[in-house]
Amino acid sequence: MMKSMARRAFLTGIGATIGGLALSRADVASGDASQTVELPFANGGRSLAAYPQKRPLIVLTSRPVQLETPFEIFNDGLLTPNDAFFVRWHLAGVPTSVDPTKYALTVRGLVDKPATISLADLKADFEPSEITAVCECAGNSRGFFQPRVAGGQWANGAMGNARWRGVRLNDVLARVGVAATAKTVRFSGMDGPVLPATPKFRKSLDLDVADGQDVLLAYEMNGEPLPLLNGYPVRLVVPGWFATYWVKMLNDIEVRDTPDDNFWMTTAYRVPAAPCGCQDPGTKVPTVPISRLAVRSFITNLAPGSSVDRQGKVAVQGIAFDSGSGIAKVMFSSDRGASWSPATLGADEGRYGFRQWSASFATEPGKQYGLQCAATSVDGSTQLAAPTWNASGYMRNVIETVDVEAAS
Ligand SMILES: Nc1nc2c(c(=O)[nH]1)N[C@H]1C(S)=C(S)[C@@H](COP(=O)(O)O)O[C@H]1N2
Ligand SMILES: [Mo]
Repeated sequence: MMKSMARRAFLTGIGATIGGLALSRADVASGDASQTVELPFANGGRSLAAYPQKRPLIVLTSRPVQLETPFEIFNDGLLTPNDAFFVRWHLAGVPTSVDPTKYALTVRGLVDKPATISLADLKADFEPSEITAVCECAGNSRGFFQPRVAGGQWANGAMGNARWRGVRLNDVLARVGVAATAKTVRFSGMDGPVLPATPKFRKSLDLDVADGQDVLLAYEMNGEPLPLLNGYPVRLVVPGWFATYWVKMLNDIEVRDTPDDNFWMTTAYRVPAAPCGCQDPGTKVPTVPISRLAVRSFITNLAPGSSVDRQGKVAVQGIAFDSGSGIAKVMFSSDRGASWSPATLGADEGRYGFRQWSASFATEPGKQYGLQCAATSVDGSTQLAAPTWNASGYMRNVIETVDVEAAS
C-alpha cells in the first residue's frame, strides 16, 4: 500500500524522449516511457524508459546505456528482478545481440594449455556453482556528493542483488594450468569503443583474488540467462568487490605477470590510498585501485518526503550489505541519530547478499521524523555518521536519512 503510493507520488507523467539508443529503436519494448522522476539532488530530473528485457528504468545516459533501478523496487524482495537490475556500460560499442552458439571464451597468457571454451562446453565441462551477491557500482550514490563530482549522477539505485549461477573461475584456471610466474588475471568483454583512441574496457584482479572460491563466470542470474544489457551470455561475478570488476559479455581471460597498465586500472576506478578512501576537496593524493564494497544500509519502504500514520506505530523495512563478512547488526533511529535501537534482522540468505531488517517507531500528529539506519558488518566495519569525499565520487557509505512527516 505504502509502497505503491510512494511510487505514484514519485513519478510524474511528463513526456520523455529516448534519443540515440545504442540498441535499435525497433528493439525497444513498448513499456511506459512517458514517466519522469526527480532524484533528490540538483539536476536530478530523469526519464524512465523500457529497454530490451527491462521494465521502465531511470535513464542516466542512452549512449552508452546506463539505467538506474527505481529505489522502491528494493522493497519488493531481496533479489533484484533481472528486468529491474541497473545497467552500466562505459563504451557505446555494445553488441545488440549475441549468438550463444558462436560465443567463445579465450583463456590465454601464462597458462600451460590455452583454451577457447564455448558456452555449451562451459556448462557441460565444469561443475555449476551458485552464489547470491550484491553488484554495486563504485559510483552508486555519486549524485549526493558535496561538493559535486564529475561522473554519472546516480542516486542509490546503481546496485542490485541477484543469485548468480555459473562455473568457478578457479576451476577454469585449474583446467588451463596457471604458470608459477603468474601474478594477475585480466578480463575483457565483447564491447568496445566507438573511436579507436578510446581504451577498451579491461579489468585485472590479483591472481589470489581471481583464484578464490567465490569468483564465478556466471551465465545465469536469478534462474534465467543474463539479460543482454547485464552481460549475456557470460559475466564475471566477484562477490564483495565493486561492480567495475564484474566484466560483462566476458570473452577474454589473460593470465599475466605484470601489473596492468591500462587506463581502467591506472587512471579510472581508483580511490585515495588512505584507509578511509577519502581526501579533502581540492587536494591531490596517492590512489589505489578500488576493491571491496563498503558496508551500507537503506530504508526501502518509505521514500523521503512520505507522510506516515498520524498516530501509531509505523513499520520500517530495509536492506543492509557489506563486502561479504556478513551483517552483524543494524541500528535504527527515528530522530536523526539522537537515539538508536536495534532493528530485527531477516533470514541470512548469504553473506554477500542483501540482508533484510525491520524496525518500527511511534508517531504523533504533525511531527517530523529523520529516519536513519546504520549497519555493522561481522568484520566490525561501520557506516559513517558524516559523509567523506573523494574526487571520483566512489564508495559512499554514510548513514542515510529519510525524512517523513506524520499527518496532523
Ligand atoms: N564489458 C563490460 N563489463 C562491465 C562494464 C563495461 O563497461 N563493460 N562496466 C562495469 C561497471 S563499472 C559496472 S557498475 C557493472 C554494471 O553491471 P550491470 O550493468 O549488470 O548492472 O558492469 C561492469 N562490467
Ligand atoms: Mo560502475
